[in-house]
Amino acid sequence: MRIKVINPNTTPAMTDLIGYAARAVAGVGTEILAVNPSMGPASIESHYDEALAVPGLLQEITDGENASLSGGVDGYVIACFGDPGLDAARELAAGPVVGIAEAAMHAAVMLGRSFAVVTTLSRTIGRAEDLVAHYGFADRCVSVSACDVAVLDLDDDRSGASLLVEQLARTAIERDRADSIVLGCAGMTSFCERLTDRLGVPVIDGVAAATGMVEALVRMRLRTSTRDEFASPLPKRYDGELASFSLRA
Ligand code: 5HY
Repeated sequence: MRIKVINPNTTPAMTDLIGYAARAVAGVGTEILAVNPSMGPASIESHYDEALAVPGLLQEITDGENASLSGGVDGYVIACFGDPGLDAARELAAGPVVGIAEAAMHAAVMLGRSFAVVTTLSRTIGRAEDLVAHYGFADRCVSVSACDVAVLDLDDDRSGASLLVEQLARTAIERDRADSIVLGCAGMTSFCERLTDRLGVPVIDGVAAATGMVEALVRMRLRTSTRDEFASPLPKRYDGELASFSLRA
């Protein structure tokens, strides 16, 4: 099978990190295509960034669907913790689409009664809390905290991000009684193993969780229901800069 893992920001170094994490858990025979759009924000840290990351993300889905000649794509991972454009992507893609926040939270509730999320900038806490509620885990998520390190500084040792995330996670475990920790950014994948060893509770990287879940759905021959809401978008003319997104019958 072939899984397209889309980093919705335009930073190739982060896409490489994400691809490495997905390949580390992918099963035998699963090919991982790790990509990022050529248009959009270098990182996603606000509602504005998230909104403007979606066209590039959807273009990657459309390219995947049009790649039928080259064997096509069986499933997709949206590798950004805001799960941007997830519903729209499900309308476009034939195969299953899973967001890393959705996957990490679903994994967390299978590993304990409670979980906590540690994210990047404090301004992204609201979005994480919205997703917790949207996925139905408001009574299982005991806290969402932020290390206040920018997305593109996470893998810079001078930022001290890994230690900051560890300290916030330890507080969530000891004070809030979190049974597991959900990493609130695709750029935190490289922290997962070390934090798991140091914290002694499950630390969940959404890129790995989503890759595993897409693989399982494809193996079960399951795909998004096209009964109504997630049927293909209606044919429509788009104007201006988005004319190329027009949909024909
Ligand atoms: C992410 N931003 O996973 C989110 C994390 C965040 O560019 N990739 C990004 O801070 O919301």
